[in-house]
Amino acid sequence: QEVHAAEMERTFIAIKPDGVQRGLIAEIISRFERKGFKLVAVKLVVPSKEFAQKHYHDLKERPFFNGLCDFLSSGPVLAMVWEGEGVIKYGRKLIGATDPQKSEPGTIRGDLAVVVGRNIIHGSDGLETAKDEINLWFKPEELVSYTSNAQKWVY
Ligand code: 3AN
Repeated sequence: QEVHAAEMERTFIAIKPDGVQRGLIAEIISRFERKGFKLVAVKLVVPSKEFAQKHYHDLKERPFFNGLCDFLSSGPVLAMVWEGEGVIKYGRKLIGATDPQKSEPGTIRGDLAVVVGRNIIHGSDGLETAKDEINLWFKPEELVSYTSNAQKWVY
């Protein structure tokens, strides 16, 4: 079965500064890779506070907004774009509930995090936010289009 990359769903996933500092990059990437999703962009960046405020603009009325933006801009973040059928919704499933006290074992937050303010990873929550976040974090030419051999066996 042929898979047309141009039609494939994409999501923005970021390993936050706590995940990077704790050495969880490989562990987290591995979970998305093993599932069968395809990495199409990746970079390590320290976002400015202004950039973090843009990323979290939906949350600007929340009491934790300022602390959240300080945290996201406090160190290196691994920004990624992952591609695959259902990757937005299933990516959220791999990540687990926002509050690691409520995320199931087997999920990234359930297995690897303890408190909501240090929940190690971000994933877009819908089609529109995925598009917006990919555009905010990446230039179009940073998204790599390629055929991986694995895709023939995943689909
Ligand atoms: P998710 O990251 O699961 O999509 P959102 O969009 O509700 O969850 O929240 C974005 C981020 O805001 C969370 N990843 C978390 O770091 C932070 N956050 C959410 N709720 C709280 C809270 N009550 N206290 C501190 N930080 C919070």
